Order: sequence, then structure tokens, then C-alpha cells
Amino acid sequence: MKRILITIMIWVVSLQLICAQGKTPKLLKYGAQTTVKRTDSAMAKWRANRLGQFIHWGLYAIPGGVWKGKTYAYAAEFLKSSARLSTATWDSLMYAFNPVKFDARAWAKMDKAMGVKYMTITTKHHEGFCLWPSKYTDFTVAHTPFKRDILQELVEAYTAEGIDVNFYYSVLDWHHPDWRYDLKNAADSAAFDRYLDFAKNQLAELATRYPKVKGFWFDGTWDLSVQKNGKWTYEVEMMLKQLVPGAIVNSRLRADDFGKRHRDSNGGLMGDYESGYERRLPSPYDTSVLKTDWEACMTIPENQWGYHQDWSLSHVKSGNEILENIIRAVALSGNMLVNFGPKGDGSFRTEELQRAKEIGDWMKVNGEAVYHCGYAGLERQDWGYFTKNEQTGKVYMVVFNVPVSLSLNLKLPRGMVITSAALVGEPTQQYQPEEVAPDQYMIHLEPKRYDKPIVIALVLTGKSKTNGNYREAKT
Ligand code: JFZ
Repeated sequence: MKRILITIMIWVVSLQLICAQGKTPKLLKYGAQTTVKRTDSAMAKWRANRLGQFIHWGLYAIPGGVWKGKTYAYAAEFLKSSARLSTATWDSLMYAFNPVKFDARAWAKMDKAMGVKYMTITTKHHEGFCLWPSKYTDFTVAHTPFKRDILQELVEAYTAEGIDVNFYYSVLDWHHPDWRYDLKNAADSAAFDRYLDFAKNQLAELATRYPKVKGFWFDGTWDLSVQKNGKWTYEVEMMLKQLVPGAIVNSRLRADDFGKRHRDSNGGLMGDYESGYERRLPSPYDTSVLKTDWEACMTIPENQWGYHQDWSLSHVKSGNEILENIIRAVALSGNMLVNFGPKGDGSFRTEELQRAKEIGDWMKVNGEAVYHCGYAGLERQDWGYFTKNEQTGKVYMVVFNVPVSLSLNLKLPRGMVITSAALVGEPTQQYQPEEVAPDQYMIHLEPKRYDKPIVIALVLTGKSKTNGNYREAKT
């Protein structure tokens, strides 16, 4: 009897403790809409695309990080603030905006050759300059010597190549007089409300002028002014989804009722995918990211999104390094946006053209390990990353580090058998995996020079009989 009483007492106390920890979810009007991944076809397409191209293009491409002969090492698209230029000085760059070499079809062809399946373009970056003739401001391409609607040309050209187009939009705006970093008084709030109306109008304009757009990528939403307007962020997401059926919106737009961003006060992801992986990736072993869709974005030099004249100021990623970033994302079911910053004249710098070609040449042969692929559910090994095609069930070994022994270790769940292992791109190159333990295999590579990641396609079956001569240790 005493024992039963003690048990009940412990039970009551622990229940109280659990409640006191505040596990009751907060009631939110502007929080996450769902706790599960979207299953519609638009989202499935976005997910299957895996490799995207980010394009940062605006007035900042003209000075390219250099002002009055002085080079500023910080991000080129921040030159206005690095060089402490007035808004009037910066904005007058629009009269020099005349990218005579701009050719949307050539851009789209280059991206197609790179193996890119979607592209995200800065419609308006922090500087406030618009690449389309917005009727809500004169600070647009229509009022430059160039005049042409750049977005229209890009949407048409990329869509024609089968590449989905998404719009990046910075809510932060250095040009608009009503932008506020914080709302400290009624005047600030009134001004910022006007700004939010302006931005919402522009977004509705983008969604209706370019109905082929597939999604919106928000940025510049970290300031207190936006955090205090979670309702607006929620309404914008709803509006865009109504105007563009299937539209996909990143988590960076949103703030909830309490100003919590990306994830609401109950931990739920706002927007359709986590977009906080910027110039970093989850640890290659961090499978917790599988719970939501996610996308990383990455620059080729360090932290240069817009065109910067001098790439000698930081490490510039090689084609192989970029490929490894792409595969690392895909191996954890993420997407990767690789950033390009075209020049002020509308052409791409040689380094970017080279990277695009290198990635494209590799993707042409090995793209089947990327598109439609995600987490394979297998233990990662030092040689690289597993991916798995969600449609065919094929598993890929994407090998970045060839060991001096030339033997690649594979640890598979017990009972799983490799029925075929073939080099992608050279199907005649078949490997005979050696079974070394009931759950371990080795694949022995040819002794040769490996200067590109190789991909081995595996067909795995659940057969349980082993054929090895090993004996398990009795301990
Ligand atoms: C922002 C922009 O300021 C930058 O110019 C570029 O457009 C990039 C894609 O986004 O920069 C950020 C945004 C978020 C973080 C860091 C830089 N962050 O979450 O660490």
C-alpha cells in the first residue's frame, strides 16, 4: 500500500513538473500553417530540382566594390554602406545602368548547360532598385538608359529552357523614405505602415505581371520593424499563394505574433522551407534537418553576392568544392542555390563561366545522383556522401575522397545486399563488392588519378543470406 502511494506521489509530482516546463503550445494567429512537409506537385518539383542558381544583379554591379579608386573588401552589394555614400549618390548610379551585353537567352542557355533546374533572381535588393518597371516607384530599370523589363526577359528565357524562376525580394529598402529599422514612436509606425503597403503592392505586382513565377525568396526581414509586423509577413505569404497557385515561400519572410522568425514560438517552421543555411551547411551527420524542406545558398568567393571586381580578396571555391557543397546538401535532402553576380554590362565574369561549365560537365554525366535525390538512410563514410533517388530507389555513392588503399567501405543494414555497383557514366565499369562482414562491404577502385568526384550507382536488395567466410566474434 505504501509503495503504491509513493508511486502515485512521484507520478503526480512529475506531471506537475512537465506542465511547469511550459509545454502547452502558445496560441498564435500568425504562426506556422502546418507541421508537415507540403505534398503538392509544385513543392515536389521544387524538391526534385535540387540544384538552383542564385543571381544577384542590381546597381551595385556597376561599381563592383570599388568607389573612387578605393576597393572595399566587404560584400559588393553593401558598397553604399561600406563607402558611406548618400542615398542620392548611390541612386544616381541608375543613370549609368546600361547593360548592353545582357542577353536573357544566353544566360538561360548557360544555366541549362550547368544543369540548373531553377533560378532565383534579385528583383530588388537592399538598395531598392527594381529590375522591373514597377508602377509604385521610379527607381526602376524603366528609368535607366536601358529601359527594358529585365524580369520579363528572364522569366521568358528561363521558362523556355525548362528552368523555374523564383523572385528574391528584399523587404529592407535603403532607398524608400518610409523604411524604418525600428518603430520607436507613432510617426515611425505610420511611415513603416506606408512602406509595408508599398512592398505588398510591389509583391502583388510581381505575382500578377509574371504569373509563371514559381516562388518568392524573401530577405532583409531581420530588423525590429519587421519583427513587430508578423501579421504583415503572414498576410503577404497568404496573398502570394492566392495569386500564384502552388507558390513556394521561404522561411526568411516570416515573423510570428511575438516577433519570432523562421520558426514560430512553438518551434513550427513558417513558410515552406528553411532558408537559414546561408554560406554554411548542416553538419554532414545532422539528420534532424530532414524534418522540413530546406535550401542552402552559397557564394563562390567568400560573402560576395553582387559582382565584385576583385576576387583575389578571399578564397574562391573551385568547381570540386562547389560540387561537394551541392552533394552535401542533397545527401541531407536539401536544395542548393549557387550564386552568380553578373557584371554591370550584363556579362558574366570568366571565373563564373568556368565554374558553370565545370559543374555542368559533371552534372551531365552524374546528375542522376542529384535530381530527385535525397537522404539515403545509410551511415556516412569518409569517402563522401550517399544519395538516393526517391523515384527509382537507386542509391549513389558520390566519392570525393579516394583513400590510398583504393578500398571504399560501406556499412549497410544487416541483410541488405549489393546486387549491382556500376560507375555512373561508364556502365561497363562494374565493381564486385567484397563482403567483409554481414553488414559491411568494400568496393575496390581502379588505381588511377581521380580529379573529379566519381559516382557509383548501387542496386540494393534486402536479401538476408550472406556468403562470407568471416566468423563473428563472440564477446
Ligand atoms: C543577405 C543579404 O544581405 C546579402 O546581400 C545576400 O542577398 C544574402 C543572400 O542575404 O545576407 C544575409 C542574410 C542572412 C544571414 C547572413 C547574411 N544570416 O542569416 O546569417
